[in-house]
Amino acid sequence: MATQRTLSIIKPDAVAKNVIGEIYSRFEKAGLKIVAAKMLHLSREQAEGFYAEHKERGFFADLVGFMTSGPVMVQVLEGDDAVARNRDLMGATNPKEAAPGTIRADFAQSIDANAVHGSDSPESAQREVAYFFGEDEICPRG
Ligand code: RTP
Ligand code: MG
Repeated sequence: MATQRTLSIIKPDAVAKNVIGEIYSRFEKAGLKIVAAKMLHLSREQAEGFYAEHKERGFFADLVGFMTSGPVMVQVLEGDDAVARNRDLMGATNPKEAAPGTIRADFAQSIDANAVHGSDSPESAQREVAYFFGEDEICPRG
């Protein structure tokens, strides 16, 4: 499996709980390397653009409201099969359905405040990484 990149966001609930380091540790223990990172307080326009694929969904306004409610930590993860590996670490969207030991099972409260985002395919990853980072802001680490 070739090295892949994926976009990860630690959402406002997890930043507020002060568990950025604990979540980073899970990425590192799973063999994913952080090759770019920034803390941002998303504007409404940034959140709407990022989640544009969901704009017709009933939960869109709540999602945008939540994602702009406080700072987020945005990072690019690199490693073998990084997209699927990160989704496995995250667990199911609804923390009540997330497998024990996953990030959402351990740190999330609800389907809205669910601790982390991760790209859901290599195509989404490419778009999402480029949404937040220029190529000159990414430091491949081999
Ligand atoms: P994410 O994009 O944040 O990594 O989460 P995901 O792939 O697991 O879930 P997705 O279907 O892409 O939905 C994006 C976010 O919208 C919220 N959501 N609410 N009330 C609902 O039925 C509902 N469904 C989704 C969640 O916060 C989800 O993470
Ligand atoms: Mg998604």
